[in-house]
Amino acid sequence: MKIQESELILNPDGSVYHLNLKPENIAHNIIFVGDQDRVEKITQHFDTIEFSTQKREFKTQTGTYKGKRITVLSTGIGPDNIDIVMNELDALVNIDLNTRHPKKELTSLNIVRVGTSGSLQSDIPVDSFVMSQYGLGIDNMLRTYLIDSISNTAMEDAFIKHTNWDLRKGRPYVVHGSEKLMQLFDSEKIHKGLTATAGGFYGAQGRVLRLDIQDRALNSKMDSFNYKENRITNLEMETAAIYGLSALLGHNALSLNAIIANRPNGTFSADPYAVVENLIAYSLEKITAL
Ligand code: R1P
Repeated sequence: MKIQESELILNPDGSVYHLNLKPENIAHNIIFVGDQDRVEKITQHFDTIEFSTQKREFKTQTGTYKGKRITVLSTGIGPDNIDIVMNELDALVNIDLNTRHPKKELTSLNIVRVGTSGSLQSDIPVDSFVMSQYGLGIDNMLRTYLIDSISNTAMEDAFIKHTNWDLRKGRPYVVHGSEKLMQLFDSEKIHKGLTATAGGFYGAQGRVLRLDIQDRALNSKMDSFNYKENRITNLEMETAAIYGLSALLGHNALSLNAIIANRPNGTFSADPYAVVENLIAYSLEKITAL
């Protein structure tokens, strides 16, 4: 069925509405960052940059690193932005923008998030790296899609029971990252576990400033959750949504996290830019093997 102009909005130049991109502007290996200023922190290491654009928080640069064509794109903050970024990127490769019909032959993108995050475990210190084996979404965005085929309901049920989760906040969802990318980006120095994804920064992540929150004990309950040797390592705002939409759309996704805060210890990195730089170097070294 033809996708209507109101459903897939294109700009006058034919680019997708929010990202301002045309199909030829992106590589099939894509790095996501949250912060738009992190895009050039990555592309400054490139051999060449062939394309740059920005609309709102969505900044994109495409070029080559050691001969491999890579796109770096900032998603801004939160799962709501991930809904926009994933759907528009998928449209660029899997929908014919002229006929407005999905293509018969689908393309899988490789997506690696290089993000910042807070550790939930006292033994995962600031300035370390975490690879997200699973995304645990407590944000609800993905629940607008049909996710039963890709979500781990047994782990969700265990989490709901362990935390005495109030289902008025919606049902948490659990989705696995790409096994292929995990193997490629693994090393001894990287911590692994579940990354919890919240739909907000303060109350949604258990921070209390002037407002009381629904469950003050949630972070410590997340900290002690253990399902078949899987524990929750860290808390941020994009990973589960990226994993969920990638699994549904047929893309490979992996999330790498620079730990800049340790929530149980109450500490913050003395130099958060350095750990991000280190994670960028680590990611670029690994991505050339794709
Ligand atoms: C919050 O400060 C933001 O930082 C983290 C969170 O996921 C959220 O997007 O990641 P980024 O530094 O990649 O944006």
